[in-house]
Order: sequence, then C-alpha cells, then structure tokens
Amino acid sequence: MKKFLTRLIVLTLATIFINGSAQAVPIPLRGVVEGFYGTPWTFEDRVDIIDFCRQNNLNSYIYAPKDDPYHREKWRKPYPAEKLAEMSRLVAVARENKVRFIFAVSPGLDLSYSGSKGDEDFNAMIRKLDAMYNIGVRDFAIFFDDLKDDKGNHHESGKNQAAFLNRVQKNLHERYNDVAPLITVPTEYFYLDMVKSDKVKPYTRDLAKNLDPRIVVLYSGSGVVCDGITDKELAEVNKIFGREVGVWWNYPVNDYSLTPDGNRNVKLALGAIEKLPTAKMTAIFFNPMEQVQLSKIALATGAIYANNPATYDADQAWDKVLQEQFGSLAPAMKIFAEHSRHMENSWAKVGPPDAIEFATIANNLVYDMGKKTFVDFAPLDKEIAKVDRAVDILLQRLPQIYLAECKPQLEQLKRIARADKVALESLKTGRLDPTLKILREEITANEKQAIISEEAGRKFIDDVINFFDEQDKTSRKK
Ligand code: LTM
Repeated sequence: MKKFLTRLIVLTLATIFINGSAQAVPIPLRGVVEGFYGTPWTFEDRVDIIDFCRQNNLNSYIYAPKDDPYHREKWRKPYPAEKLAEMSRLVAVARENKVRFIFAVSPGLDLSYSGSKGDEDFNAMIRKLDAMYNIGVRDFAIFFDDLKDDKGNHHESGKNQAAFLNRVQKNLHERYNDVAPLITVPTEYFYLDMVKSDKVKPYTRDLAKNLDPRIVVLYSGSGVVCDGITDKELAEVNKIFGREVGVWWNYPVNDYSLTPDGNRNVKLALGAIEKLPTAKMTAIFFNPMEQVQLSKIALATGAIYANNPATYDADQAWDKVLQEQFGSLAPAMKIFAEHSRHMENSWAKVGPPDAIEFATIANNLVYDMGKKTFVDFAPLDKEIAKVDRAVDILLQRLPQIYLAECKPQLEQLKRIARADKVALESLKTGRLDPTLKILREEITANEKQAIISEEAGRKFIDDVINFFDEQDKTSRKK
C-alpha cells in the first residue's frame, strides 16, 4: 500500500512538473461577462473584446448586458431582425476566434414558475434560446441576480428556480446533443447573503439541493464586490452547492461608482485583478467597465491569472500588461492608473489601494507638520511633479480611443496635482494660500464627472486645509 501511494505521488508530481517548471493549469471556463448596468457595449466593442479574449487565451464571453431590454426587462420578446442579424455575426466572430459565445437571459423580474403562466414562460424561454441556437449559439446561461426589493428582501424560491433551470437544461439536452451545461447566477449570489447565523438560508439550501449537478453556478465572493476570495471561502461555497462553483468577479466593473445626481462610472478601475483563489476552480468571468478599452488593463491581468492561478503575481502582471498595451506611454499610464485602482463605497471594496507611495509620503508629511518635527518636503514635491508630468504626456499623446474613456479623470488628476502643489507650498511657507480653497471647490464641482486618488492626492488637499483650520482654532483659543 505504502509503495503504491509513493508511486502515485511521484506520478502526480511528474505530471505537474515538466522540465523542472510547474505546468500551467488554466481555469477551464475563463472569460469576460458583459454584465454591467449602463450603456451596453456596441457590436464593434464586442468584436474587439472577443478578439482580445483570443489573444489573451480567454475562452469565453458571456452576453448579459443588464440594460439590453431583451436580456432582462423584455426577456420574453424575440430580438428584432436587425439585432438578431448582428448577434449572428457576433456568434460567427466568436466561433472564428475559438471563443465560446454564452448567451444569457435574466428573466427573474417577472418570471412565473407554476400553472399555465409557468408553462407559457418556460416556452417563451425555450423560444428565446432556440432563436440563438439557430444562429449558432451552443452555450446558455440564465441569471437570477439583483431581484431584491427596496427593503433589500427577495421573494424567490430556490426550489422553483432549480425546477425551472433543470427543465430548461433537460429540454435543450434532449433536443440537441451539442449544447454545453447551463450556467446560472443565483438570487443569493454572494456568500454573506447565502448564510444567516452560520446556517445556509432556505432559498440557497433549496436551490443547491434541487439543482441538476451539471449546471454551473457562479457566485461573486463574500459580497457583491469584495476584497478577494480565499481558497477556504471558495471551498465553503463548493460545499453548499455540492459542486465546484465558478466566480463572477466584479472588477473592473464600475457601474456602482455613482454621483448623487446619478452619473455612473465616474471612477475608473485600472488596477490588476488580485486576491483570487489558487485552488481548482471550474469557471471565472470578469465583469468589465462600460469603458471597454481601459477595461483591458484589468482583464488582461485576469487572463494571466486564469491561465495559471498558482503562479499569478498581480504587480508583475500589471507591469507586463501596461507595457504591452501602452508601449512608450506605459510609465505615464502607470502613474495615472496608480491613482485609479481602488473601488470602495458603503457595500463594495475591491482593488489595490491608490497611489500607496504618494499617500504614505503625504500622510507622513502632514503628521510631521502636526508634530512640528523636521519635515522633508522634497519627496512629495517629486511625487506631485511626477503626476503632473504624466497627465500632460497622456493628455497630449494618448490615442483617442483611450482619451475618449478617461479625459475627465485625467483632467481631474491634473486639477488635483495643481492643488497639491499649492497645498505643499502652503505648508512650506506656513501660511494657507487662499487659492487652495478655490481649487478645491473646482475639484469638488468636477467630481460629478470624475473621481480619482481619493485617499492620496485628493486627501492631501483636505488634510492641508484642515491642518491650517486647526492651527487657526488653536491660535484663536490662545
Ligand atoms: O454581480 C452580479 C452577479 N450582478 C450585478 C452586476 O450586474 C453589476 O454589474 C455588479 C456591480 O454593480 N453588481 C451586481 O450585483
């Protein structure tokens, strides 16, 4: 027995290590899910991203734009002839590029599960999927995410959804022998929504118990948009669903970066994919930004990850991708992107921190000023100048396809750098330059279009104004 086990281990290691280096083990299904809210990508964008998938060894693209009415709100309706013709061309492009075109429908807003209405809706779904089969689609997904009411509750039954999905899967597989297993996203699609007081909630329990084991389940981590997924967390969800689940990863998507007046996508997510499992996983799909070109930074790092999770190094991948995508502009692009990587609000947190070095130097400097200890202004001077120069280079030389996606953010970073200079000069002279408050007002007004460097360059302005306000207060008390 001992001999047998030793042989087995040696054999396994031998298959993993060939020529002394670990063999890459790609995640079987890996790609992009066009699953964001906002203006869906155009036909040209999709052709471009499918080509990008091929180039980066991503093998799948999921069509699931939340604001395509025929995907969600009017899911029963067939695509108009010209839209279907466009879709047909796209499916052909995907096939030529050896990328699986996965067609998704999100029927949950008003789907009936039982009685004659249930049968009608089931037939409507089959008609919808058949129309896609007829133009060459062989991969299908049915999503049930985002079905909560205003109070944050949903009224879905896991048992009903499982029965519906199983029935669709059975119908397709009985009639066609070349269709892949269905893919789904449950209504409780993040871990913290699946459990309560350490117990699996009834919806998830019933869905997991009744769902055909061949159906692929995607989930988004512990939260909708979260700071990473550990192997242990993934194993926990695998256990709940009794299968290897896949991941719908919400980076670089930025549709939740909203201003009070409803502008979307104001912050760009330009960092690397990071903190994802190294354990075996069945599928991973990255949800991008509406800004298709700039999404490619994170997506290309995601491709490196998905092709070999065990050896992935986020910083290394980021540098490589910036170099490949921006060539001689890579150093300037890196400085800009450093200030625009982290996404955070009351319920979302993802992406590496923005401009760590800048933030550390600026925070230490303000701290030292407060302590009245020796202050070295040179490092921050240098950082600000670097940002200022990088923005100028990019505004002048970045190709239009990129500029069209990031001009407001570049201009905002320029304003911030200008204000940072004034803030730093104020600290040097020990007197608040009154123009700083005017510059800050201008920046605040532009935050309706662009947000960047909140915890670095932007924070420094507030910190310096607060520093002088505090000084004023103390001297008035005296
Ligand atoms: O994440 C999922 C499964 N669904 C939606 C996405 O459509 C949306 O893009 C992201 C980010 O806002 N959040 C969701 O809940």
